[in-house]
Amino acid sequence: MTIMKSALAMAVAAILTGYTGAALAKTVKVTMHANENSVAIDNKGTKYPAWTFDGGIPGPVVRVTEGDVVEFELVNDGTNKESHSMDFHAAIVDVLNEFAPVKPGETKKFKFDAKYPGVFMYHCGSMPMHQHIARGMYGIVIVDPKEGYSDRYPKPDREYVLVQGQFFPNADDHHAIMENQGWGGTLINGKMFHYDPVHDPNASQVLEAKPGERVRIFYVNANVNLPAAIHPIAGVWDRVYANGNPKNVVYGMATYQLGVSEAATLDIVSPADRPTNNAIVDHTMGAAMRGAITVLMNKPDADPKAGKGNLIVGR
Ligand SMILES: [Cu+2]
Repeated sequence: MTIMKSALAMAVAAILTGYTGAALAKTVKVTMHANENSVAIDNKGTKYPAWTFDGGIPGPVVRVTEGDVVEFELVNDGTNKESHSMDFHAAIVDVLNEFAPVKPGETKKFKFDAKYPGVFMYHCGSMPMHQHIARGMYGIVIVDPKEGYSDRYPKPDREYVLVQGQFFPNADDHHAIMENQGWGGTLINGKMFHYDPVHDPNASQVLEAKPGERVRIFYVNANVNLPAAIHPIAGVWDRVYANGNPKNVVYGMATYQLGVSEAATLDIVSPADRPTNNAIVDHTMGAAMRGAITVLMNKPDADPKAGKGNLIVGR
């Protein structure tokens, strides 16, 4: 993905270092390539014939500020076999126009206003849509609020993106995918047990924070068929923002339900006086045991760079 922003130094700083607070509206150019490429879907490197935006599951994080204009370009490379498309849930446009399929070798451009702050799914909408999503064509849009941080929406110490998806090993059987048959795993940012060395000895990453820090999770349920029940084991969500909108805040949530395609922003604050760990799970046990467990370690020697700037998605 290439992102370019117009001149304001503040805006440039925002794209390099993450959201810093109130900002003026700007135009953000985003280009993605539809790819039909192999990816590793677990921590030991098992390959899977995915369809992706820019080669990875999930696709690139698109982060803009409320009021920005997003100028988007989808390149469907001529080496691909399938038509692909882009459906931004943050966009208010025409499904038959902007979101129409793009044939191999063709490119499509459209733009939209990021009218509402929050977090949103994006995905390919080409048919069979369930297969294009299941094979990996999804991601997150973060639209930061134009008014910046507030008492209602405090500045976090760390931010992490978690995008959940269902893994169907038989990638070609789109009838089975539609019927939720053959569901083999749950992907968190593209891998089963991606950040969970407790349940997968091949996992090498966890989410990190220091004791007492406010950790903000931007979570998308990109499952094909199943809702998700997001719970931080050994913790309570301090605040949850429905659809990530600062106006939609609820407090003290043990578990937060995310319907299919739904996204939310979830804040957690760990005890300040000792190191602790949380396991962020989809409490739907069939999903947790298939890979939807993410360890958050709250420790004094947490990497000072983790969960900041461009390091909000562990790869
Ligand atoms: Cu597609």
